[in-house]
Amino acid sequence: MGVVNVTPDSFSDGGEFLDPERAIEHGLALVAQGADLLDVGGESTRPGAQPLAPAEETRRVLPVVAGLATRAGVPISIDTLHAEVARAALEAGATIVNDVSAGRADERMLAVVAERGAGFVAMHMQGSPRDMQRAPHYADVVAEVREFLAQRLEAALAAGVPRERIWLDPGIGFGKTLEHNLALLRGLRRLAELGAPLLVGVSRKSFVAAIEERAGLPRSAPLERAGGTLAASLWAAREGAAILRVHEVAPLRQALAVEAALAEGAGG
Ligand code: PMM
Repeated sequence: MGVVNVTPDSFSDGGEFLDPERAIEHGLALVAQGADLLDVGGESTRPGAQPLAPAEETRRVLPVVAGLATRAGVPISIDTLHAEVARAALEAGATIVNDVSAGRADERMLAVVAERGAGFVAMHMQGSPRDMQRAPHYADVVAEVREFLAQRLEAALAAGVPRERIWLDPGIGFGKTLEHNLALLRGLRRLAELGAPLLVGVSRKSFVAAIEERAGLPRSAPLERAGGTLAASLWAAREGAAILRVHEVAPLRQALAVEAALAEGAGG
């Protein structure tokens, strides 16, 4: 899943693709690099981000969703918390809703997804983007995230979203410390036991810099986290993630191909 952020303030690529035509070109480039789907977002969910009015969010994302839906040749997901934005994007050609609140932020969300026959990504987040990194706390992070995802899976099913159209996501970096993120990445197989495919997004996230710091290396800026992104993405794929959400598709495709080639000859 290639990321197309149409935001002025995303932590990872804020402002780069605010112009719709540039965002569309970027999405097409990600597909040329091997993306199987594209995730379009108009509201930043970086820690401390302020909420955005749904009308402004719709204005940002709609031309990009419409352009990519006709030109990209891969499914388009809309990354939003708002049912109204999701509905407009689905009407413009998106077929998946990626909701970092898993349908909790807007009580109409699951009904819109079900009514339009769309796919749904339910992600775990402790708190809201505004306060999630203040003091994340869990007794057993894997068990608690698993229980949350099980409940959101049930809620989506109860709303009429078909099981085969639901993906679950541990929400790396959303209300989690470094240790929580590591535990979740190590515990992906336990989350996969819920019976829905997993989506994992590690791309350019700050846990990479936290690991560097712990290892006595200088902390990288988001755009310098390609290596950490690749290492964690390959790990997630090996541990059963079905979809990897990344900003740079080409290096991941290359790494996955090399790993697959090596695995073919392994054990022989
Ligand atoms: N991460 C971000 C935004 N949306 N959606 C899902 N399902 N999973 C994620 O991990 C996720 C997401 C934050 O990254 P960005 O601001 O660079 O898009």
